[in-house]
Amino acid sequence: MERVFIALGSNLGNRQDNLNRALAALAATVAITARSSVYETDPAYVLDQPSFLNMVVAGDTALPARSLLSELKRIEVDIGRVPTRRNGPRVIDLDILYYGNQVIETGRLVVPHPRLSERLFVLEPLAEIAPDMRHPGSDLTARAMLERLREGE
Ligand code: PH2
Ligand code: MG
Ligand code: MG
Repeated sequence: MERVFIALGSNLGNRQDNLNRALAALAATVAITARSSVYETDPAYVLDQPSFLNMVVAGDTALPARSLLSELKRIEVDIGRVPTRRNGPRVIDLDILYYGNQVIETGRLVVPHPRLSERLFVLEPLAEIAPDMRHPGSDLTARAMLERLREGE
């Protein structure tokens, strides 16, 4: 079993419903142990798109990281995600933030999520449920990354 952290985001359709559907689907393979509040956030990177609902969950899974990634992609498509431009609007986005303390860099799977530390919409919910969780690369806690990001703004 590994403790995983997964970020959820939606900015199309019924956003709360999309998060709920993703959580229900996820529960089949990840035993959810913590879930953050839902945050309404301004879009990052691509600014001319609707605001997002974001949250982060933690849970335990027996799935290997690559299988977990495949399962997240399957759930995204099942909820109605269609390909759009990079960082563009989406019905649901499910990203692996942490897979235990592992550092993984294979073709399509990079864990910890490479842009986690620059994203307020990830660090706020992450710091809410796991303030002392350390990034296996930088060794910074979620709380410390959030403080750094806020100071840099
Ligand atoms: N996801 C993106 C791009 N920009 N902005 C917010 N606020 N929330 C997101 O989840 C998000 C984003 C690409 O995954
Ligand atoms: Mg994403
Ligand atoms: Mg994604």
